[in-house]
Amino acid sequence: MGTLVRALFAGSLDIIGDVHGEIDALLSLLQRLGYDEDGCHPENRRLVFVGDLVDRGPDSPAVVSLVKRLIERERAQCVLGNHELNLLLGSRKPDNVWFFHHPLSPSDPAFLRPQAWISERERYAMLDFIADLPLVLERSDLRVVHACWSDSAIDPLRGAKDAVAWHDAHCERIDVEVRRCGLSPSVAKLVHQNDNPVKRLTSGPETKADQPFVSMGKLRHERRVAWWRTYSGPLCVFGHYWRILLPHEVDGDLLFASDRPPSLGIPCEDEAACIDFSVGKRYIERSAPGFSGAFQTRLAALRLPEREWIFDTETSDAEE
Ligand SMILES: [Mn+2]
Repeated sequence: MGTLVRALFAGSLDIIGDVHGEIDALLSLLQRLGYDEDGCHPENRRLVFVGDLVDRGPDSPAVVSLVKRLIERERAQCVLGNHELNLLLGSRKPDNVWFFHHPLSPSDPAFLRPQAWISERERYAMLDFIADLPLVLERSDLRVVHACWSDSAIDPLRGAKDAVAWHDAHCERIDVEVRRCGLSPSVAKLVHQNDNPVKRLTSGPETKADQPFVSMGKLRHERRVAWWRTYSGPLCVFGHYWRILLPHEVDGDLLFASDRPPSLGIPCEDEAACIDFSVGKRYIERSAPGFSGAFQTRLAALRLPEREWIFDTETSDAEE
């Protein structure tokens, strides 16, 4: 097992956002970036994935096996996302029924979603692969993490190897504090989110919402914090936060000024750049009445050092 904080590849990189089982979008993006099927690039560029390879989309096993192959050939690196962490923790959600095959209510929308299910035999091999993903990749000019860069969360993890062991140890520590201080369940939930380094890096800090709001069909009392607005340091690239909203969706988290993908040719000037353009919502777009086949969501890559955006499809329909 490698350590949870690892050295990022040197050289020119293409960093790819949350794929969420959208294998066709990934294949299309790799082709547009100029990679062959073995992940080789004529200019010897290499790939980095920000995690959340799985769940929601049609073929999580295909995405994981492709990324695993690229990592084994040293053409790619990948950090752990919260959706992979759920698999490691055995945390069964409607979104990961393809992995655990747990019973779902037939009225659950995930029950009807067309998805490739993993076999019993493949499940353990996938867990071994995911368990060895780092939480952080870094070099002097660039940082990659799934949801949030936090020095105070990262420093104690340097040298550590087992994300689940660290996650569970911090859960126990926080439970003791919660009991000792007599915290209410809603405050305890926030402390678990913000003070567990494994949770903070993979799903980001939260705060109590002024008003409860609905997001992805769930009523939420906590909102996500746009930590990147106060970040300073080398360029940090992360995913996790939806950058494109579908029609009628409301950003209860108030995270981004614009819900449109950046135009091609406009360089990214952020110090901390979110590269998740919501391809994980394509299953919702596909099921909308009158769906034309043109998606508003994108799978994005940020090319570095060029700071250029590349998307799996042209951005024109979302920009009109
Ligand atoms: Mn995520």
